[in-house]
Amino acid sequence: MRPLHPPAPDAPRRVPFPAGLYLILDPAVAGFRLHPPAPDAPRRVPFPALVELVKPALATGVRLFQLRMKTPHAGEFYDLAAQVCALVRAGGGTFIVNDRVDVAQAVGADGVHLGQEDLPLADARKIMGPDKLIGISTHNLKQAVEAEGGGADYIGFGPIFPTSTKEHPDPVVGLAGLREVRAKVRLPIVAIGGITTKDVREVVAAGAHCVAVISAVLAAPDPGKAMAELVKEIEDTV
Ligand code: 3NM
Repeated sequence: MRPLHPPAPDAPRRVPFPAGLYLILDPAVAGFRLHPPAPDAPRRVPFPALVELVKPALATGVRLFQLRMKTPHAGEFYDLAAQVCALVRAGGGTFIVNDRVDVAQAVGADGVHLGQEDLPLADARKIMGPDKLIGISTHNLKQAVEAEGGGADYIGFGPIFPTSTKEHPDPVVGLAGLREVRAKVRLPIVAIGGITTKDVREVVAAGAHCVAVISAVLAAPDPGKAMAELVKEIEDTV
């Protein structure tokens, strides 16, 4: 017998995925600005300074946080992720771990964000379960359609503009690329790559559900002010 109320094609999300600013915390980027190391000092990442950004961000209205940490040391990633996760969750935000399903699970994050070279989506889903968010970085329409077909909860799409934050970025997709994906994919799209406050309006108009930034906040002279301006611009636009 058919159910009286079959789920609508756009059934509610398993885990709410708030629109707005998607703030990516990357200690490598924060490290340069917040504590410039002495020229001959070993590069030490200033974890406390990065953690200290979380409360002001929550107070400013940021709801989505991703921790991005390019380190081979899972323990180092875990330590920082556990701190950030506790703060974000206590403030009612959503916390996503970049790349590492094990770290995401270990700290009880809300989700994981996977690149094209990370664990396959289906395997990540087996580990994360149905109720956690899985986002996939995509850089062209084919990858975006595949991520949707594979059961991702949202896609990152970029780089929208040139970026110097990511090593070896994919070719710039531009606003036209974003519009093309928006027309074919129903998932929330997190636009990423070189986005600053002045770009918010056209990025949202081209179909972004969220605007992801790293350097626009972490490399800003005043990260708190930068966050506030971005959040306000997104709120005024949406
Ligand atoms: N992923 P910024 S671009 C982490 O295209 C990342 O998938 C990208 O940093 C992608 O806001 C990028 O400083 C870097 O440009 C984003």
